Amino acid sequence: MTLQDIILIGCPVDSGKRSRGCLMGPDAYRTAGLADALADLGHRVTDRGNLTPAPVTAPADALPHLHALAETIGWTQTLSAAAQAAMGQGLPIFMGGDHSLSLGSVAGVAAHAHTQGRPQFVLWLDAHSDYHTPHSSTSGHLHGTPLAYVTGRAGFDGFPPLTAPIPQENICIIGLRSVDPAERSALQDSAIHRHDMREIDETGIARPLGVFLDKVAAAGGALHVSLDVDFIDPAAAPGVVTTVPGGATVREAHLVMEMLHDSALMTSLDLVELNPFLDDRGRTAQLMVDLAASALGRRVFDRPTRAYA
Ligand code: HAR
Ligand code: MN
Ligand code: MN
Ligand code: MN
Repeated sequence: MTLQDIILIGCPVDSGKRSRGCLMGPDAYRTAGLADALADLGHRVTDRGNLTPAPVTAPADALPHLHALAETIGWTQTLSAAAQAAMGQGLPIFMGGDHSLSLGSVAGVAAHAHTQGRPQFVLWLDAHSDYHTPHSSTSGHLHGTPLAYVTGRAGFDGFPPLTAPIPQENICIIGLRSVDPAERSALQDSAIHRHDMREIDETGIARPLGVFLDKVAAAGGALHVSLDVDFIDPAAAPGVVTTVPGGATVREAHLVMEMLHDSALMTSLDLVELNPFLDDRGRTAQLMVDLAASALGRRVFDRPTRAYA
């Protein structure tokens, strides 16, 4: 197993929706033992502490329905720079924080890949597609927008200009079961790979993931993984505000992580939407730590690599 320099970056982002509590996420991951779990696998782990958002004022003509726009723009500036810098030093894990942190983490890792002449790929594990623009969002919650931003859709006034928009076909969403009408039509007009829970029920989760990982490998790409707590069924992962029944099982989530490790393709990871205020005796935080450990090599037995396509 390849040992890595893993950089834990605390991102107490809570501005992406009205409900509060994701700001406690980084400390919940620390309490659940994320650093030790990865160090026990042999990795070198550094916890850089928490970031704070750049001070920003919203554009004067900001859309009035957007919640906490200036704060989210400030986080995007800070996170984008931090992500780009960390990519030259190891494998960053962005400990969220709500999913609006991915506006910055993904923009930053893609900017780094661009300087290396390497294509950037994104695996989005989520009940939601997070493909709204600020204009199409009815909630005004910017945690529902990061995939639109990083693919270069218009309407992100006041946000840092993207240096390296990610091609739609380099993105794969798995776990979908809550997609708003405007997102649905935009996704259908896009080349984003999207796999809903029905497909997972019918084909298993390994097949769509294996096909995508083969594409990343063939392109020599960098792979960012964004793991939203609500990818997992709320019965197993209750510590999140946007619970949607019918999610991935604990075993399906671990299989995804184990396949990611076998592929040796993952170059950065977001852990997002954990709300410790809503958790049940820390079990969602603990599950997310265990999933991160699986993605970085924890397993019962090694097994030969196999094709899934
Ligand atoms: N689509 C809904 C909205 O835009 C809900 C978005 C929820 N997003 C997250 N992250 N919880 O996936 O408001
Ligand atoms: Mn999400
Ligand atoms: Mn979600
Ligand atoms: Mn696909």
